[in-house]
Amino acid sequence: EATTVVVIGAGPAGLTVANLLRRSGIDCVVLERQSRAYVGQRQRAGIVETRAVRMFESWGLADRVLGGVPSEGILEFRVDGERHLVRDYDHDGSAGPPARICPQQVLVQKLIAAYLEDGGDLRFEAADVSLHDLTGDRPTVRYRAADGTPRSLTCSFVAGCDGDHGISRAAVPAGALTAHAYDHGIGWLTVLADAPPPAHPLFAVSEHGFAAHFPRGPHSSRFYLQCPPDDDPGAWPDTRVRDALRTRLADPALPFGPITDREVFRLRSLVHDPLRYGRLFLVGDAAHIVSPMGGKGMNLALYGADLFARAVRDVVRNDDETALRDYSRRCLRRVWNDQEFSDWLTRTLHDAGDDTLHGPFRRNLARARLDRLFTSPAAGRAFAELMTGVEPD
Ligand code: RFL
Repeated sequence: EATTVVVIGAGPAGLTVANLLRRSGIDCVVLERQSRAYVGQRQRAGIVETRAVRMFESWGLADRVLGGVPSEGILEFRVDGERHLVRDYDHDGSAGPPARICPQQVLVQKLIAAYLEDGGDLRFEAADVSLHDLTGDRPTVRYRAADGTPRSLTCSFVAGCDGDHGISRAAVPAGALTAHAYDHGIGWLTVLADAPPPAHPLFAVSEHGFAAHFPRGPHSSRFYLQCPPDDDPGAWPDTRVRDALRTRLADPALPFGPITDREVFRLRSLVHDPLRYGRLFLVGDAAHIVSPMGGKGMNLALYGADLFARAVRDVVRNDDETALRDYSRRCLRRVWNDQEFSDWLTRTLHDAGDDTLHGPFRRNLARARLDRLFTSPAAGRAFAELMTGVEPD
C-alpha cells in the first residue's frame, strides 16, 4: 500500500497534521496504537491559545473543531489571598480572537470526527509500528492491524506525532539528534475533580506553595498543588487535597467534589534538535516537552502540525522543498520562545511563594516580577503576547 504521508499517533499533533493534509488534498494514513474510545477520553490540556484559534480559522476548521467552546481572555493571580486579574489579549483586540477553554479530549474527539467526515484514513489499534528506510526516497512503515494482520505502507514522508514515549524518535539512530533536558526540581500533584470551574483560570501564590485551578467543563476542574518531586499520590487523600487547596487558594469555602484522577509528576522540559531525520519529521511531544506552566505543550503541537502540513503542501503542489528544509529551524525558534516563557512563569510562581526552594532573595525577585506584571501596561502587553502566542514570527 502507498500513500504520501504516514502519521504516527492520533493526539492533537497527528490529528491536526492529518486534517490539514486532507484539506490540502494530500493522501495520508494515521496509525494510532490505542482505540478511539481511549484517545477520546484522555484528559490533559485545557486551553487552545489565540494563535491556534486563528490557525484553525485560516484552514476553515474553527467551527467544526472549536464550535460551542467558550472563550477566555482573563487570568487570575491570587497572591496571599489578594486577587489580581490579568488580561491575556491585546486591549485593542488586534491580537485576534481570545483563547478557548477546550479540554484536550474534546479537541481530539472533534478532530477525529472532522477528519473522518472528510473521508480521512485513521487506523486505531495499530500494533508494533516500525519505521524503515527513513533516509531513502520511499520510507516504509510496518505495523500489525487491529485484526492481527501484518501490514506495510510506503510513503514520501513520516510525521512522528506519537508523543514522548513513541517509536518515531526511538527510530532515529543514536547521535543524530541532541536532547536538551531540564528538570525544574519541582513536583505537582494534579487532580481532576467534579468541582465547579473557577471564574477565570487561577494561579495562587502563598507561603504554603503554588496551587492552580483550571476549568475542564461545566462541572469539572483540574487542580494543581506544588509538592515534593517524588511525592506519593497515595499520600494525598481527598480531604488533604481539599484542605490544601482551600488554604493555598485562600478560599475556605471552595466547593470540592470527588476526585476522578490523581497523579504526581516532575516539572521537566525537553527539546530535541533537529526535528528531522531523513524523511521523518517530529511534531508535538515527540519533539519537545514543555513544563505545564503557561499551557504551551498542546499549543506547540498545533503550531508544529500547521508548519509541517504547509511545508508538505508546498512540496506536493509546487515541488518546493524550502519550507520543509526550514521546518526544524522555524519550529525550534518558537519552541525555545515558549520554553523560556514557561520557565519564567514556573520560576516566578514558585519562587514567589514557598522560599524553601530558592531562598528569600529569589522570593523577593519573583514578587517584584509579579508586581511589575500587575502594574506596568508594557509588562502586561508582553505577557499577553506570550500567553496568546501571537508575537510576530
Ligand atoms: P500525545 O497527545 O501524547 O499523542 C500521541 C499519540 O501517539 C500515540 N502513540 C502511538 N501510536 C502508534 N504507535 C505507537 N508506538 C505509539 N506511541 C504513542 C498515543 O497513543 C497518542 O494518541 O502527543 P501530541 O499529539 O504531540 O500532543 C501533545 C499534548 O498531548 C501535550 O503537549 C499536552 O497534553 C501537555 N499538557 C498540557 N498542554 C497544554 O498546552 N496545556 C495544558 O494545560 C496542559 N496540561 C499536559 C497538561 C500534559 C499532562 N500530562 C499528563 C502529560 C496536563 C497533564 C496532566
